[in-house]
Amino acid sequence: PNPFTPADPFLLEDQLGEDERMIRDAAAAFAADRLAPRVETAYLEERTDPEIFREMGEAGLLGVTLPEQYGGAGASYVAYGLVAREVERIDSGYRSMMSVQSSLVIYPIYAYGSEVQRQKYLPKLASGEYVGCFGLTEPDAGSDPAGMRTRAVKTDTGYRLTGSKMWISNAPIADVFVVWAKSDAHGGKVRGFILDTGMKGLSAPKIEGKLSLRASVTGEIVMDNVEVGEDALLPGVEGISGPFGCLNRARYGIAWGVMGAAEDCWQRALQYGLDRKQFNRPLAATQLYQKKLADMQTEIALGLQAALRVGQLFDEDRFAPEMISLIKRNNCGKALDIARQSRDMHGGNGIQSGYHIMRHAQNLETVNTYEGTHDVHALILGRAQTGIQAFA
Ligand code: TGC
Ligand code: FAD
Repeated sequence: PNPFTPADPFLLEDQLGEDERMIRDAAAAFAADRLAPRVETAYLEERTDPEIFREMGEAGLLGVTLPEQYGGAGASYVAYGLVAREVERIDSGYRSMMSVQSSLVIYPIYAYGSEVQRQKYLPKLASGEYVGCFGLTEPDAGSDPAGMRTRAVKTDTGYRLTGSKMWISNAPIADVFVVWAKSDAHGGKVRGFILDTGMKGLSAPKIEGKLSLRASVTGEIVMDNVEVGEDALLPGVEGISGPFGCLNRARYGIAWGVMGAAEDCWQRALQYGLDRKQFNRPLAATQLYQKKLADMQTEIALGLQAALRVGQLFDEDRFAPEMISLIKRNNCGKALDIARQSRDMHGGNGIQSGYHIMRHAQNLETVNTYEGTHDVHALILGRAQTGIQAFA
């Protein structure tokens, strides 16, 4: 028999381990049962239900790669990618909530934190009891985070933090804030700090009016002379490579996640083309429609295979940031193209929330921009080839 399976052209399924399939199936069931029913209202009403973190935690979807002793699942990076794909099949905003918590909050506390910090925060972040956020971007420092203005000044008992962060996922509902600041006591080098909600001088106002990623709340972080103890400093890392180490993981997860959103747009276009008749025949009977389906299938199959490869290299500790730039950039760009194409193939219905396509397309505009824009990742790849840095 011909082994060709249109929905899985390279038999990705066969390349996964048993444990990875189990985690993937749990994520898919969770996404279908708990996320899909609420996404349309959440998006239209721009409402983020913090309870989702608890539910994700209970389902074992937070801190997938974190060792079990800290409340994680101790699973592979391939498994983490598969979870991102299933969650983003429903909505990029839900995947954002999950990946910030896992890669940008749990990871730095585990990798750079003291044992006391690990014990204090990790189990509650993995269970979803605590919601975390990651403050790197500032109003005047986006693609160039090394240009940040936030400062930590040494005091008798710890540090005083001043500055503001912009575009921070989860911030308005966060209990735990991992923020990056230049520290005078460390020669102006970037250091990471863990702040707790309710600290004097700390606030996180919501950013209103987003037309993308509306199911995931985004805010500022304002630090007006926030006093913290020495125990708030992440002791294990110094310099801008600290936040970049977290971004590597989140970007990798995004490369899988966006393929989930793209698959949803593709499968919906396929079904729509079979059901919808014009000129007395299904749209799917036309050559143009089939060409578009073939393009989607091709890009998704290649994108998933590439993400799997980088995941395996992650698990073997043989990954390089440039590999992640390649798949983050390409998969986001291709997913955005696929969502726009699917929107077009749905005709007027394509703009309706009930058809889900326009929401994916709007979300993917953000995903193509955050965690390093499409062009910034091109410059990272260009630098690696030419040896010439073209940023500045
Ligand atoms: P550069 O000169 O390239 O490097 C400075 C130091 O950092 C190290 N480094 C890395 N280390 C680990 N992983 C990486 N990916 C690294 N990239 C750089 C590098 O080795 C060097 O270390 P050392 O010890 O030699 O000093 O730094 P640069 O400042 O010139 O960087 C340029 C550029 C453009 C590559 C970088 O700034 C960049 O990636 N910009 C994009 C910013 C970004 O991605 N922001 C994301 C914010 S968080 C977010 O968006 C969350 S969205 C929510 C969600 O995920 O759902
Ligand atoms: P800019 O850096 O101003 O870029 C604008 C344009 O200029 C882009 O097209 C870019 O590619 C281009 N450009 C910039 N520099 C160059 C160059 N040297 N050469 C050529 N072109 C260039 N950040 C966090 O820290 N934590 C979060 O949780 C977080 N969540 C986010 C959630 C949402 C919904 C959004 C929209 C953003 C989030 N971000 C977060 C911020 C995100 O990482 C930044 O938006 C992103 O890094 C780009 O920065 P910027 O928006 O300042 O754009």
